[in-house]
Amino acid sequence: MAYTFILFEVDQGVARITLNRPDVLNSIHTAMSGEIRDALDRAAREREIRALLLTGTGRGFCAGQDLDEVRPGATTGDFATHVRTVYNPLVRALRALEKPVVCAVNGVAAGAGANLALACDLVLAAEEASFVESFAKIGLVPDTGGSFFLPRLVGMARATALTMLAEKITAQQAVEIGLIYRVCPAATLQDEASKLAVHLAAQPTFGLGLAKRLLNAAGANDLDAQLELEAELQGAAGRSADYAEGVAAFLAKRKPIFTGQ
Ligand code: T3D
Repeated sequence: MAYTFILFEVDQGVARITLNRPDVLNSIHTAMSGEIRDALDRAAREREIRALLLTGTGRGFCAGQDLDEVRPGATTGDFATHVRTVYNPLVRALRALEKPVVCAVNGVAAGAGANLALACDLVLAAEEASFVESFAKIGLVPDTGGSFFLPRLVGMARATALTMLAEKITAQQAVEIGLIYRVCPAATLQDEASKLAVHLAAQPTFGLGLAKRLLNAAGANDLDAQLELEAELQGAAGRSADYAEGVAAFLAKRKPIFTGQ
């Protein structure tokens, strides 16, 4: 598929998806969502891709749904169907991708744009970036996984405030409440995010993918079920080439060369 609304490149084992509609702060419409979905499918399918980096061009990361596309009277139809077809597949694809996903939030992240970032594994943001669960401002409810991720990340009290007040918080505040991983100067954001993604791509990515599966399951499992899943996936990790390489390198006091197998 040729892309018009995103940029896609693969380098050093990292697939970089850049949201590319800067004039509207990279807000998402149906065609753009289809492109992101296609790029995520590629990232899952292609073996040489071992990590993903999601970011945006211009002064925004993503302002959520393109409101022009869904203005009252538009032909996009019922929002329930729209959310099921445009947003849910993106969140499912990001969480099901058993490869590390780094998100570099380069500017404002609003509505579905904020929640798309929260669906990633490690979220870095520029000092000037901000997060706003803007849904309540226009009479909508959180989607794109927001009602799932927010209470798990920051607790119910803060999740409720962010949701109901729809106040913009800074990247620094987002780090302080545990919403995201790290904040860095805008000038170094892309470099730092790239370095992190390249680092992860050279790690035992088969095991990292299984670890992500465990973390995904932890919210719904009870302790017994989670212990059993840990045992099962440790079995799989223990049979991997990366485990053999990791231990061999440790014993030989040399640097391991992981292949993600
Ligand atoms: O099924 C469904 O579709 C329902 C699902 C919904 C999912 C959602 O994401 S709902 C939430 C949608 N997003 C929003 O409500 C956010 C709307 N945008 C804003 O509140 C503000 O733009 C920001 C707080 C994000 C940034 O403010 P600011 O002052 O830095 O920028 P701005 O001037 O408002 O925006 C710059 C341009 O981007 C402007 O265009 P212009 O005037 O330069 O031609 C603005 O209209 C455009 N823009 C920003 N957000 C959107 C947008 N255009 C279309 N859709 C947007 N979401």
